[in-house]
Amino acid sequence: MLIERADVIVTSPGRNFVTLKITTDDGVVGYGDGTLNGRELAVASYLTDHVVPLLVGRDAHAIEDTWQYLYRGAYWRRGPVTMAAIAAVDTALWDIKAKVAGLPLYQLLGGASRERCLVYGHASGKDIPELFDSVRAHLEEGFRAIRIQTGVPGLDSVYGVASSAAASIGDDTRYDYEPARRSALPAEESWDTRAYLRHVPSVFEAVRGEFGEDVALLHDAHHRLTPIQAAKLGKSLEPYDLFWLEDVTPAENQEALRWVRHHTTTPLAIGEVFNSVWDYQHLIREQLIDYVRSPITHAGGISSVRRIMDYAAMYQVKSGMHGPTDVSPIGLAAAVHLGMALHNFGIQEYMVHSERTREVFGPTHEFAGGGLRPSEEPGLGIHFDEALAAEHPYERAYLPVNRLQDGTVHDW
Ligand code: GCO
Ligand code: MG
Repeated sequence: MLIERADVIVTSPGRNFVTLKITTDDGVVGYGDGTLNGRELAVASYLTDHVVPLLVGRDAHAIEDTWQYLYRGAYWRRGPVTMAAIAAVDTALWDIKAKVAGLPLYQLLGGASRERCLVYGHASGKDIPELFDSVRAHLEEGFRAIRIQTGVPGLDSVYGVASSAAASIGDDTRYDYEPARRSALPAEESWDTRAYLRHVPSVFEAVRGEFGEDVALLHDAHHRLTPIQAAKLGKSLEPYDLFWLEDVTPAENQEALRWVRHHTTTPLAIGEVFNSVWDYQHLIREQLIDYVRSPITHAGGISSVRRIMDYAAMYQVKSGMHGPTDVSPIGLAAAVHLGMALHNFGIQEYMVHSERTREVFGPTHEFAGGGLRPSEEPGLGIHFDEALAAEHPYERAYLPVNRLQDGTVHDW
């Protein structure tokens, strides 16, 4: 079975997505996600100009050989653009293989290790009353694990806080803090680490007081702290029993996590911006983290995230794959299939895609009992509507940038 053609589809139903469609000579179609938020067209060009010509005529079943051919063959290894492009190819080929086998993809990855994949949703509020409303809404929707982000007194806008906490599932504005804000240039936010560190513990104290001990709580520091600030935050949150504290420091320096680890027993998650197993080499072997955040979409696809997770399993490190709305429903479907099969699955991030996005991608996985479960149809379970996708052309959109109050650029 040979690859006959491969098409790159850029569509923007509410936000931009890059999709690779691979068609075999006997008409089987597979889809892969290569969306890199804010830099989408770089991946689209990498695929169209440099990868598609290499795919045509290759054996569609030779997934591992194609992965190695694209990874080693380019000479220039790793990096978010390269690894998102390879991820799109790898995911589309797994979709095809499962469709040919007539099985849902998780069956080819080892079969179900659990009934469903536990997920966490994003609650937020500019202040405590708004946050409580958002947590309550998530509990009513069936979430059992919830990420908590709030405004910080003195700061106008803070990462992770929606402008309207009332927005419901499927609404385009529900997660408008990591836009897709349609502006010619990136929005600018401001930041004050001391104010943040003073405020966060009181937020978790309030949430535990209101909602009790059962619900799993998570928090994302979004790469903004120094190692010693991160250690302090981890320590101050220990009484509130977090499921994890995410991205406490900029992730490039693996050593930073050693300092954090020495000071706190709060579990640590990191890696949404990592794209290869090498980024985790020391973190996993030296047991400096508890959860791996790499999504299939940015880290070379199902084949390579599986490799990372097998390495992590030897050290009791679990998965916590990145699942923001900028990972398309194809990337999410792939994560849910892999999550079903992995023994060391931990949790899956689930920011529910807007209605407009879901209409284009046609995902079939189901949310129930606080978790996601793939449908039983062959492949990934995606029904991509190309005609509808064409009605939503690409619109340039940037992530925000962040400045300290004196104007210094800071990590966003
Ligand atoms: C998360 C992430 C996202 C990223 C976004 C960038 O934990 O979900 O931090 O919020 O900011 O995916 O494109
Ligand atoms: Mg994050």
